[in-house]
Parts: sequence; structure tokens; C-alpha cells
Amino acid sequence: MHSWPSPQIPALPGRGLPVRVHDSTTGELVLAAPGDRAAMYVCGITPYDATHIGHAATYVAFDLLVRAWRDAGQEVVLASNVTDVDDPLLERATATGEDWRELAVRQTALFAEDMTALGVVPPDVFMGAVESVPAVVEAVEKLVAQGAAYRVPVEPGAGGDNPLLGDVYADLSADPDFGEVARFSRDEMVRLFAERGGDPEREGKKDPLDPLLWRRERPGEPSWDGGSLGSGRPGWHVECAVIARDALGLPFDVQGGGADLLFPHHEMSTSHDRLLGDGKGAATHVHAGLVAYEGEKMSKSRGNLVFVSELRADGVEPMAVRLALLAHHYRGEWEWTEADLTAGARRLDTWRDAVSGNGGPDAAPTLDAVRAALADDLDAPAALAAVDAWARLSLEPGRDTSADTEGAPGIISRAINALLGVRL
Ligand code: 5CA
Ligand code: ZN
Repeated sequence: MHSWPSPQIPALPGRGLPVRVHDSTTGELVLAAPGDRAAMYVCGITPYDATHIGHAATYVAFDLLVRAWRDAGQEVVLASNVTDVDDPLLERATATGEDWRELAVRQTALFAEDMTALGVVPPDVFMGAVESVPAVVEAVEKLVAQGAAYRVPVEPGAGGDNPLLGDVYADLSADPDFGEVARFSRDEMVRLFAERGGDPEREGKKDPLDPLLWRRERPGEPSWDGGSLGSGRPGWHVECAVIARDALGLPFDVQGGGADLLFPHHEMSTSHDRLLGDGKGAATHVHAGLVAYEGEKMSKSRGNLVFVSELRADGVEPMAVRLALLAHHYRGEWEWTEADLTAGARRLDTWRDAVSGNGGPDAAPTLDAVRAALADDLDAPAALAAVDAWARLSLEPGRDTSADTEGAPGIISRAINALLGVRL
């Protein structure tokens, strides 16, 4: 699958600090990519609707991590998926009478446009669930052969030409480390599994939490050749497990997404990767807080959405949107309001004014402060405050300019661009 064009990342003097981020498992700050190479998998969209501000906040958060790693001299490999076949997509297509493939292609293209406008660095590997089917089939066959997966009979009418081959589920009892990612109680796991796409009530499973790996063909649903599994389509968690494994190798450094993915999605995909890759999946899990709107989590299923593409169509500058997002720490849970956008637009104007001269206050301490803020769990609000302070000084009427440094505004402008992804 094609991703989107890469933004220019200007060179900066010096080098960024080693980046520490919050590990969702332990709650501690960790050096998530200690080596020269940082490998990250960021879960992609399910393309049945346009990119909303919550999605954008999550992708901008992980984009800060990519930029901070690069600034620290690390080679970054980024992979992402598009869940271009799944229940919510098929349900939406059925409800609106659109072909599910057309819906997915249209919304994926719009997502790519939104990411380009917001200056998000594209993934090196961008893979659709549909493209991953042969690799998923091979992985599920391997899990079955290992005794880590089993078949559950399907209802009459399901299973196409071979109805005796059932749906395939992972046997979580084959993974002694299951539960080690989120570290939730059993009750909490069962509650979240039911709430977030799981099927604890499905008859024939060994454990209500066992996740679907391969769903056999059903009338009216798309299906693919599943080799020894029989015709069907991939389960959600195994899709990400396989795409991450093939793109990055196992183990890899960070698996990221919004906080709603910690359980079951990242717990399950890490469990699959553990069994597929000698006991190791993602080393660190990082999650962005969920953005609310009108009092509730912004979500496609609730419909309380603010779309990036609609803001753009209304003439809002994408960089004002990016600044509005960066004004909130990525881990916080916050509510989007009109005031966020007004503040973002005002900050963009101020910064543009402030970097418009040739000379200005020394840029070095500000660059250091921005780097220090980002290295400390991607503290974008602190980074913005450091730039604000420089801009305030630079714009102070009648200030003494005798100590100004030639080229300082250029350094600030490039730092804002390279590290915060804000093109002035
Ligand atoms: N395709 C799957 C991941 S494999 C998926 O969750 N798609 S999604 O379109 O529903 O969400 C895409 C990303 O946006 C996920 O990381 C999700 O956690 C994040 N996200 C969804 N809603 C919000 C929100 N309100 N605030 C912040 N992030 C959100
Ligand atoms: Zn995912």
C-alpha cells in the first residue's frame, strides 16, 4: 500500500538527547529504543470514516517520537497497518450500500491527505490487512501446528465449500506471559474484551478471552484462500502481530496507539508475536490519551466527531491544528473545543512574526529546552512554552537588540519544523 510523501526534516545544530517515554506496562519512563536503530509499529486506522481529531492527536504524538529519535541520531524504522477489512468497515459499507473496498480506498486516501497536511512522517512499511492475508494464513497455520490455536465449529451456512473447518482461535493458555502487557485483572480483561470487539460469549471457546485468528467464510462477507485453514479472513490482533513482525522483525522496540488499544489489542498481538517469534513481541508499549468531544470520547461509533478534512475544507491551516494538538500532553485525556483551534492559530501567527527577522535572541538555549522537553516523555506543551518564551522576547517592543545573534530565527524556525513538525 502506498503511504504519503515525506515532509522535509531540516538539519539542526547539535544532537537531541536520548528519548524516554512512558511504558504502559510498568508506568515508568524508559529508554524505549536504546540502540542505534529504533523500530516502531503504530496501529493504523480502520478506514470506514474520516480521520478525526482523536486519531490525529495519536498520530502526531508518535510522530514526535519519530522526530526525537531521528534528532538523537537514531535510524528509525516505522511500520503501520490499515485495517481494510474488519467488521465495522463491512457494517458501514452494508449500511450505506457502498462497496467495502471503495469505502476503504476512499477513506485511506483521505487519511493520507490529512497526515500529509499535518506533517506526519509516513511509515516505511504501510500495509493493508488485505495485503497481509497470505502472511496471516501462514502464521495462523504455524500457531495451529504449535498447538497454540484451535478450531471452533461454525454455524450452518458458514464455511463455504468446507464447512467442517471451523473458525480459528488462539489458545491463550499456550502463552504463560499473557496478561503481562496491560497487567489488568481478569474481570477487567473480560469487561474490556467484550467492549472492544471481542466475543467472550462465543460457544466452543476454551477460554472466553481467546481471540479470533481466522474467521471462516460467511455468506455476504469477503473471504480469501486460507490454505489448510479454509476460506476466510484474518482476525484483528493477528493482522497487526504479523505486519509488525514482517516489517520490523522480533522483538521490536515500541508498539503504539491510542489508550483504547492497550487491551485487548496490544495484549493479544504481543501474545501472538511472542509465540511466533521465540518468546518476544514489542518491548515497550506506549499509548496516547483519548480525546473527547462534547463530553465523551471522540469515536466513530458514537459519532461525536471533528474531522481534520472538514477543518481543512473550512480553511483552517493544518499547522494551526497541529499546534492545537501539541498544546496537550500526549498522555493526557482532554476535550477538544473551538478554543484549542483559536489558540493554535494565534500561536502560529505569533511564531511566524517572531522568526521573520534575520537576527534575534540566541537560539541555543531554546533549542536545548525543546530537545529536553521532548526527550522527557514527549512533553510538547513544555516545548511550545520554550518557543513561546523565545518568541515573546524576540517580539518585545523596544528591546535591546545589541546582543542578537544573526541567524537565530532561522535556527528556531528549523527546530520547530524538524522537532515539532510545524512548518511556519
Ligand atoms: N485499525 C485499528 C488499529 S489496528 C484502530 O483502532 N483503528 S481506529 O481508526 O479506530 O483508530 C486509529 C488510532 O486512533 C488508534 O491508535 C486509536 O487508538 C486512536 N484513537 C481512536 N479514537 C481516539 C481518540 N478519541 N483519541 C485519541 N486517539 C484515538
Ligand atoms: Zn493494530
